[in-house]
Amino acid sequence: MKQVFPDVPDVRFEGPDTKNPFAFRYYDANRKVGDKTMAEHLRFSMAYWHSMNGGGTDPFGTVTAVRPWDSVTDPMEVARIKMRGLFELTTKLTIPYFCFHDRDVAPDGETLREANRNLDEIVGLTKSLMEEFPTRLLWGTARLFFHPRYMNGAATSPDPTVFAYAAGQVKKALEVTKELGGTNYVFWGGREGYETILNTDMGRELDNMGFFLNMARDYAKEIGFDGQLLIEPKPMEPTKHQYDTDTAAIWGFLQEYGLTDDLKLNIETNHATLAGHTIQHELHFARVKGILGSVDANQGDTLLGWDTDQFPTDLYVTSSMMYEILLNGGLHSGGLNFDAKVRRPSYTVDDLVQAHIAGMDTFARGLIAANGMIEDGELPGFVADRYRGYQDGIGKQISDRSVTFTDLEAWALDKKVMHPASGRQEYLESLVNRFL
Ligand code: XLS
Ligand code: NI
Ligand code: NI
Repeated sequence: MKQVFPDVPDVRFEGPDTKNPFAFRYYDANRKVGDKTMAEHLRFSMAYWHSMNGGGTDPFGTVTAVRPWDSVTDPMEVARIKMRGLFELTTKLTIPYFCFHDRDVAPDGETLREANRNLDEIVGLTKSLMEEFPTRLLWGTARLFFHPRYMNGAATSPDPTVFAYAAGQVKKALEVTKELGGTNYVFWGGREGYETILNTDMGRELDNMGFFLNMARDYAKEIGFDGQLLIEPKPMEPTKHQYDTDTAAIWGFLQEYGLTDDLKLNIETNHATLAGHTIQHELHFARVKGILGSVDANQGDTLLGWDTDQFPTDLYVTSSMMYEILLNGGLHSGGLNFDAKVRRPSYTVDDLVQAHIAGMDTFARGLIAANGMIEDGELPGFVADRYRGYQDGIGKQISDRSVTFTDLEAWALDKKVMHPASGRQEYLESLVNRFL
């Protein structure tokens, strides 16, 4: 069959000195780092919505991207070409996974039934492409934010008919994700939040969202979906406030609504920035709570307040991410999904391919750096040592939870207590730099 992207070459590792813009300098899939290959550590994924549908629009301008299907008018035919294009590009880039929203891959319909019919056709095509290409599904999700019916949210809509429609849509998206062998399923709130408190009953909205996710979890079990369910934090945008603000807010939410056993987090770099956190903070929190599931790998611009979803090229950031991921024992069923879009002036297919190469190389270097820090041991050793006091004496009693306020007062009354250890922040920052 005719290729969608005949001019895109196979991208392979050529080493740091190559001048070839279509080669990897650092991502060497089979190179061992610690006990696993780079491919096993990094588990890259392409985001269908950005890489196939992104046109470079912004609030001030229309499409700039030039793509092979631009002159095709039948929406179902466009959908077929794009899905084939995705399998080609991921294969040429040796990206093992992709992710999609239901309405990214097939046109919507007048009714849910009609939308499902369109989706079923593309799912059939996707299954046959999986026989031809090695690309697999990292996760599926439902687009519960684009259509006007979702203007006030989906599970948190004040209108129960919207809640019901959204439930039907997610039911189908779960079925389709299972059918395509998806390793995970993602819930991203979309517009689950509010624009103004003046018209909002937060208690009811949160309870409805908790119920919605309980039903989704139950249905996933009912159909025997054995992938991991994930929920993605984002504090704002498109709405002013979203309930899944950050990992800590979601952790509280999961506990209240009985979801801690079944849901983990899909954490996105730019959403951490929007929440006023570093991505390392978000990954670290999820790691210590045992809910680090997968990563939407991108980066924001700290000078812009938007979710700009840029390709990850900041080595300092990817090193900090890979450090947390390695300490987590890896991403397990998750992966590094490039939820990232090329800039508006990067409108060619070459830009799209080279953006993925840049992201993959930056994560490969981040992995090497982070593995260096862990094998060297000084940094993790410093942290362990900093809390050494909790291993004996009064510290051990505190760790064992075998003391009361009265015991501690008695212990402290006549002592001169002065914490002696330096935090050594500047030294540790320069220690990190040694591995970059
Ligand atoms: C948008 C989100 C979205 C999710 C999937 O900001 O990142 O793309 O990853 O719905
Ligand atoms: Ni995302
Ligand atoms: Ni984003």
